[in-house]
Amino acid sequence: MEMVEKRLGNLMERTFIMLKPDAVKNGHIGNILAHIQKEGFKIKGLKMLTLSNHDAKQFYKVHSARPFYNDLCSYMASGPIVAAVLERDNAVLHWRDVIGATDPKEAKEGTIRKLYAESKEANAVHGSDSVDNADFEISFFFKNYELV
Ligand code: IDP
Ligand code: MG
Repeated sequence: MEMVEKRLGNLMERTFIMLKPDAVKNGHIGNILAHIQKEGFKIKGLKMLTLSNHDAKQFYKVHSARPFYNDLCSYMASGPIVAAVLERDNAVLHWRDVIGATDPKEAKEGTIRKLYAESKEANAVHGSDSVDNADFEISFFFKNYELV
C-alpha cells in the first residue's frame, strides 16, 4: 500500500495560477475556486494580494519584448489578485485546458475564460505554461511554509 501511494504521489504535479484583477473585481472568486475543486485539483497554497508594478514586471519578464507587456503589467497591478498553487496529475496541461484560449472570444464553451473573462488582456486567470515555469512562478509568490 505504501508503495502504491508513493507511485501515485510521484504522478502529482503542481501548477501556479492567478485569478486576475477582473475576476476578483467581478466577484468570481467563489465560482472559480469551485471549478478548481470540481476538476480534482488540491489547493496547496492560496493568498490574495495586490502586485506592485515592479513585481508584475518581474513576474512577466519573459514577455518583456511583447507589445502588450507594459499594459499587461499595469493591468496586473491595478487591483487585488488571488494567487494559488494547485496539485493533481498533469496539473499544468490540465489547467490550461480548463481555462481555455488566451482570448475569451476563442475559448471553448465551459472554459473559465469563456465563462468569466472580460477581454484578451483581462482574461480572468493565469496558468503556468510548463513545469519549469510553474516552479519559478510558485517560488515567486510562495515560501515553502506557505504550501500545505
Ligand atoms: P496565456 O495567459 O494564455 O499563457 P500569454 O501569451 O502567455 O497567454 O500572455 C500572457 C498574458 O498577456 C495573457 O494572459 C493576457 O492577459 C495578456 N495578453 C496576451 N496577448 C495579448 C494581446 O494580444 N493583447 C493584450 N493582452 C495580451
Ligand atoms: Mg502564458
